[in-house]
Amino acid sequence: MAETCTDCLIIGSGFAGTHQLINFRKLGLTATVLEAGSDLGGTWHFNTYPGARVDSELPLYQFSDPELWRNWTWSERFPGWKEIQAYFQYVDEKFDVKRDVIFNSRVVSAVWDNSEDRWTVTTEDGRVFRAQFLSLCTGGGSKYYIPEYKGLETFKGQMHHTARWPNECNLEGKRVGVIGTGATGVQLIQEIAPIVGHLTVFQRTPNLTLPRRQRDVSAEEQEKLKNDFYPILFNRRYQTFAGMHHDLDPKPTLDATPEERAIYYEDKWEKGGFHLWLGSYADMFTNQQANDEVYSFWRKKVKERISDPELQEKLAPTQAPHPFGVKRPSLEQNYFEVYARPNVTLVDINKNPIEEITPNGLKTSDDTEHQLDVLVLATGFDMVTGGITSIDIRGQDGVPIKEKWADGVQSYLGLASATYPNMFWVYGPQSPSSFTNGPSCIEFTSDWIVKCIQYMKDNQISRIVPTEEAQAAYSEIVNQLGAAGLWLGAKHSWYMGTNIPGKKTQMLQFPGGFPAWIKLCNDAAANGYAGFDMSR
Ligand code: NA7
Repeated sequence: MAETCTDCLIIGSGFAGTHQLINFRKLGLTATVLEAGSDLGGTWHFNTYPGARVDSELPLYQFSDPELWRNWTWSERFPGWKEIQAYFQYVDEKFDVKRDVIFNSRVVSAVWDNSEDRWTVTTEDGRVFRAQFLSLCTGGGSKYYIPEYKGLETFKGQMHHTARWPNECNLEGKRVGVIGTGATGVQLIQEIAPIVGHLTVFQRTPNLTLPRRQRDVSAEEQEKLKNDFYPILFNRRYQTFAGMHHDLDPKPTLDATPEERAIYYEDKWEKGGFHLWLGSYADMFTNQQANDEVYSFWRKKVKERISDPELQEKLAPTQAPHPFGVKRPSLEQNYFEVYARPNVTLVDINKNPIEEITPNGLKTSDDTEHQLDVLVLATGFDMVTGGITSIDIRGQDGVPIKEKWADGVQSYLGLASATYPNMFWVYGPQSPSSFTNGPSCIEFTSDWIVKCIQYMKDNQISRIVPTEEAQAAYSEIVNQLGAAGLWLGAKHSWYMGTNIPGKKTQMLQFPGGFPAWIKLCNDAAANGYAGFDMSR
């Protein structure tokens, strides 16, 4: 089959891939996007389960280009998947994105050709592409995870992972079981509880979820803010820990008086969204005593909403299941009230683990068989690395990246890896992606990459690759920042890779905050791409 040659190959057409494509075009480069799905949107193309919506609040979960936001209006403070999908169609109308996207093309391998400084990329159906640059925009959650339950294949009812939700799925009146109470499970459970016949939730760890405070946002309200305030907000993103408009507070929790602290927490709670998490005292991530304070506030607020003492203890236990905020909290509207419904049962699978899936349901270790028509797996993803390591990527030494990372991810600046020249990733391992509003991190990284390529073009450089030394030093920074936090206090957490059995335990993100990371990336660039080897 004939090869297709372009300057840049981009894998994935979510926010990251779309931004890279538009950016590469601005440089006058040719680019092709290879996308496994049948349309734009990345995670928003695949995650269409009931209740799926973004947890970043308006207006920062969109591209910052005024050409786009000026004529686009959202309807809610936290938009749902349908609206985000519509947004991608709007971006396409503006920039003709799809012209350069090849859909239904799952990439299986990418091999570096040392003699020609080119990547050869092959898709599942055997098509071959060549490019000088490879940009992995595979997203944090493109490889979904299903635990290896005994008897899984024997289940006679419908079974769906939330990341592959079918177009038609009528749950009305059905006996539905949901495994998983992560960000996804919490969203789904609230949405389907009023519809289903009976809902059984299998919870391993309670989610220390925060009030969403969802509301409709009128076009007038958005228009008023657009001219003067949006540019300020979009600039502010690069100055805050999480790329949002609110920031972590350096004041130590225990320096505040109990009264001051109570008022402070209450204010964050009322604001909703991530304010109590990523807009609160920073030392919750490093100081157990500080963390106990915020957990105790959270627990008090949640307990007020649950009347049954047994449920209180399951959902908001006396003993925190893990330090507050070291696992990704979800956002909720009426999550705790759901469990008071007569058609909802909460099963604590930490106490009574799942023994097997049976033809008619699911058996827990107390010998109860829960009868189900539909089994929903809200069991998450091989987060952060799975999208990259599921492609057979071979660099200068021919070693597949999966093998190279078997004992832990190694990267330089969370955007490139030694021995894999001219390959970058956006929103991936050892970047601050998972602590940062998606588009904020994506736009910064995407801009950094194109500036780097521009620099290469201007200086007739054809190859760039991180040095092993720079990579080791950067990875050490990430590991040390990780070790300084309370992250290991959670038994299963995708931040640390511990949600996937056998995956190396390591901090998969840059936990030092978005501005600190931006500085490292900008300093490297300002110093002639320090830490990279470049050749003509
Ligand atoms: P998460 O956050 O990884 O949640 C997965 C859930 O599934 C979580 O409640 C897990 O319990 C549960 N789980 C995973 N494996 C098992 C097994 N073997 N047995 C029982 N329960 C299990 O994934 P989400 O899809 O909710 O969210 C992923 C991210 O996507 C989200 O944070 C956003 O950034 C977008 P656990 O808590 O580990 O005890």
